[in-house]
Amino acid sequence: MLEKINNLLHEVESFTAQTREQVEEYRIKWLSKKGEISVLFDDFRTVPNELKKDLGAKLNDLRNKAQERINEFKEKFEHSNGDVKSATADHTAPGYPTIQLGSRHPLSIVKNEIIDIFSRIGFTVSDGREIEDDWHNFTALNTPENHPARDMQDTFYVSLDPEMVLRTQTSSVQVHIMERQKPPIRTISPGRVYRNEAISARAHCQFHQVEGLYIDEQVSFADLKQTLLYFAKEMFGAETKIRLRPSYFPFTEPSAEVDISCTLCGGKGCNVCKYSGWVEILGCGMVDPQVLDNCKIDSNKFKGYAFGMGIERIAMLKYQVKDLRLFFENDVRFLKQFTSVSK
Ligand code: 2U9
Repeated sequence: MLEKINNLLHEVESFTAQTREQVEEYRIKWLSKKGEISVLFDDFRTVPNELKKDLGAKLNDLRNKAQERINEFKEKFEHSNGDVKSATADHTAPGYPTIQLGSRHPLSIVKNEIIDIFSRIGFTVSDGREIEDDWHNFTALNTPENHPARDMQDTFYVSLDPEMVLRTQTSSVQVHIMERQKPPIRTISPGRVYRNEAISARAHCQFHQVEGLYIDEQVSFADLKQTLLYFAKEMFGAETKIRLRPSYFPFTEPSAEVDISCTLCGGKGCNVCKYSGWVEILGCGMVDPQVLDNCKIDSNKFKGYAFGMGIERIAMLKYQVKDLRLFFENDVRFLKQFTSVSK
């Protein structure tokens, strides 16, 4: 019996548990009614009287130590989340139950970065409604009924009401601003827009824009160019160049499309820039005086520049994403790749 007690004592003293289940397993093994220590107590009854004192003390000691050891580990697991490593008490570990941290959506990261860049040069951020009336989405922006530009952006109408649309551009937000605020106005409007387009790797029926507007007494095309060069360098790196190509938008005159030197090959030519060295990132122009007048801003006194970009397009370039649909599928395998980017 002495040998059995000593062997068990050794087992108790060297016992460690990795899980709650192991603690329970050993409690049953040693201390339950049919456990090894309880059995030894049963056997103790048959021990000769002269050995009882010594063996009894050893047996009691064994039972107390086993109970202490079990209690010690039970307590550890009570204050931990019960997994393997927490048995050795990492006090910096998150509480139980462990909550998995998510990550910001890449479109939010890029949107916040655009906001940061323009905030640093005095632009405010304006928000607006997604269901808009015809005036603010089209007519005030020099796109009256039957204007061919309305076909350029196939529109979702709300409840077959020809007056109400899901906004096709966030410049509608800026029409509201111009109607209620006197210049100088310097604001950007980030937000979701809708267009009735077939979904593909390069187009979606919903996407996100940032439109910018600056109106003051002396605003020139040179100001616009310098602002966009600043944006391109901040967003894509100090070595980035821009080039402007003439274009057409109903709300700006003159209008231009802006390319940046290819972020991948630096302008040498690759499959991202289709071997041209340049990739398009946004559209811009001087606000058409008619748009100012529509919003009761005196176009003889004030001038303005405006620009607009798709957030998905910027994010695709920045993160080398080849298919726009990935931004809308909420596949965690895609999204969790952005965990290390904090904005
Ligand atoms: C007001 C007047 C004019 C905003 C502008 C663009 C040019 C432009 C597109 C880029 C890609 C939209 O997401 S996209 O399809 N936008 O090219 N947007 S100028 O012009 C304004 C804004 C507000 C009052």
